[in-house]
Amino acid sequence: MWTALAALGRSASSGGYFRQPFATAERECHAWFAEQAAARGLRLEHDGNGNTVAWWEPEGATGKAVLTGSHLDSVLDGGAYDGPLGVVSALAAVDLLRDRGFTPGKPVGVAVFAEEEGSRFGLACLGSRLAAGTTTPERARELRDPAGVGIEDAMVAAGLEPDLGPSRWLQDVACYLELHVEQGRDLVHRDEAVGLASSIWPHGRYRFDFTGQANHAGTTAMPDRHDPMLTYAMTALAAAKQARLSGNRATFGRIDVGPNATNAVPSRVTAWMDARCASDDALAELVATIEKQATERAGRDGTEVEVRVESVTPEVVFDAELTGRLAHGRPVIPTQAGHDAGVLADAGIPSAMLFVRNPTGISHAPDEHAETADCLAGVEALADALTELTR
Ligand code: HGY
Ligand code: MN
Ligand code: MN
Repeated sequence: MWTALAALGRSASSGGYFRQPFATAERECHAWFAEQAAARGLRLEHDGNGNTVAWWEPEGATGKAVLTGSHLDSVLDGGAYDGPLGVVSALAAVDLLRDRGFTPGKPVGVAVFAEEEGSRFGLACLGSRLAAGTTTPERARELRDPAGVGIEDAMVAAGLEPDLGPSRWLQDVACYLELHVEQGRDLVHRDEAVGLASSIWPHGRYRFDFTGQANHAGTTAMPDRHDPMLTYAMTALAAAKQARLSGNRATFGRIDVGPNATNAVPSRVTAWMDARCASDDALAELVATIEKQATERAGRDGTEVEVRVESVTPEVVFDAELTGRLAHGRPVIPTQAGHDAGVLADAGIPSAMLFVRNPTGISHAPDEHAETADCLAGVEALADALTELTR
């Protein structure tokens, strides 16, 4: 399974993945998933949000389902494991349970959530948020990708039938268990192959619009400029400093300059900040401090800055009872990465996460990696957990 999936959407130059939702490579991944589901006799269900679930409904299975799975979309130039490891491991866990002769007493679903990374439409976990009803169809319809395309047009272009809104099948789910490659080195330090998640830090995405005065790069003396690039640059430095001082995270990884000309002082700079903090209050304070310093700098540069909140995700604490039942002495660790499991937990569906050791901790980059032995340990842990939850 891994070999077949690994080829889809992979850049020949960087080795990274470009699996943006409803675009070609991601649709190839969904076609791969449909084949894998059919090969296992799993019933495929699509909701109107671009999410897919493969159901294992053995004779006699009753009651609310146990859902597992993850996502197949990637960040731009992302790694192979973030998302796909959870989907492949879920299918492999079904195979392992069948090899063991185990038949679940409850239905088991393997979910593939759409646009988990928010790398096309800007809102992370868009598929699961729509399915859970924590983001409205109206909000989703406002979103645009960098080319100005909206989610419904993108879905139609991919041959899907958009029908945005809460997913009926989510009402039949008792709990959600997502396996994911760890995006850090906590398990490396603990010398453990598999761990669980205790919580997800609060995190948000903020759009900064810096506007100034376009001018000639040669004939305009430095004191006469109103250069938004300088205001942006100081803001990026201030964000890094404030995050470092407070032990939190702030990142400017995406920037758009107008007119983006070598020999002109830019008229505008749009930049997106990703901020993540240990508490909701710390997040609000960090963003407020950075916004204040940006505004002060704009005053000195004679530029303007406007900050818009694109998304804020409060802290998520995973279901302690469920996590406790599945831990079996394994480490239970916090993460700063958002996940669909966090969205479902926030929507009241008891959720837990299994982490698989990542030797370098690198993620959202082509070098993301996990050892096969650790991945197989993850499959075993997932199969044991599904047994525990569905016997
Ligand atoms: O950005 C995140 O935290 C997640 O990987 N979508
Ligand atoms: Mn992920
Ligand atoms: Mn990710």
